[in-house]
Amino acid sequence: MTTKPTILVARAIFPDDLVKLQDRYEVISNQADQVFTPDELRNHLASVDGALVTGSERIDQSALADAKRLKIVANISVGYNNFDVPAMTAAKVMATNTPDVLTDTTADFGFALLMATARRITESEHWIRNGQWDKWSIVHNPLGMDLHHSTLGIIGMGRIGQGIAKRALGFGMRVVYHNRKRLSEADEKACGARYLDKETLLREADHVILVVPYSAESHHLIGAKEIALMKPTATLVNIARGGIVDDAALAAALKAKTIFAAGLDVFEGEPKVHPELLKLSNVVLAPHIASATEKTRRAMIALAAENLSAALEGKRPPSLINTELWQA
Ligand code: 8YV
Repeated sequence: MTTKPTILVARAIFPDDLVKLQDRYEVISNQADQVFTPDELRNHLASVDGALVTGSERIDQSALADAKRLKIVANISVGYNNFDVPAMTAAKVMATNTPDVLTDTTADFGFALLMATARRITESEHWIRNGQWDKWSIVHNPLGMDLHHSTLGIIGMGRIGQGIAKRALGFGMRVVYHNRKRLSEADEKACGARYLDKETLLREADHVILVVPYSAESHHLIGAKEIALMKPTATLVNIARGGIVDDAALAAALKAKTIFAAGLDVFEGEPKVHPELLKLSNVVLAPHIASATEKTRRAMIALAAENLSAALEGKRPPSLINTELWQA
């Protein structure tokens, strides 16, 4: 009789997905969904062959200190700034993520947040809920900013950024973008997007949306200096990661109305939110839900599980990040 591998599922998942995993593995699960302390995470990783984790689990040298039999940590997330990849490679632990399956859902949400921000949808909903319809004036309040025929600046032109650009074309928007690497001519054409340096983009765009991965280089990519370049009528949307925007500087700009409004799905120090942001009506806040549809979350779990099973069977996981661990 062969023994089943043991795996950790670090956060609550759909019960039927958990049952499928339990058919194949001994599973340590966390359906109570309480984020593990660093000690709990290290102790669990010490006793498993593989793990499914999310952005709330930091996988670094200290988490891996006792993980002698661990082969893979599969992130249920495309972003993997919760991984210290060099530390994982040094420990010979494969790192995987979930690209592609969430691109359209996340691009849809980027657009939804942009529209809610520019057209003041949540702010005016609050008037209704708070019995303040009298704040409304038939002609002049509330007034938002148009998306159609305006200029959209996309910072970070990977799969999701390109998905947003393609949606913007349907709104008749002019699309400009900035990215570490310029797209091929064919990809620029498909997105109808023109490359600009970051500063020019910030000056020209009516709406700026951030879709860059978080790293030491992208930390505070948008701070007071960058916000000061934006038009007073502009909006800023962050669906990338907390820490890419200096939230204190953004709150100050929104308070002083040096930009029109912001939409944030991610926050510096998440799940904490900068207290000044909570006081402002010209910011739309969402609790990191850009990929949150059932279909997409199930697809993310399925891809993470596929990565995990490949690694445990000695095959190459489809979305392996530290490819140097794989000798074909
Ligand atoms: C996840 C995300 O929900 O994929 C990403 O990068 O930010 C989200 O889709 C989150 O990171 C949970 O792991």
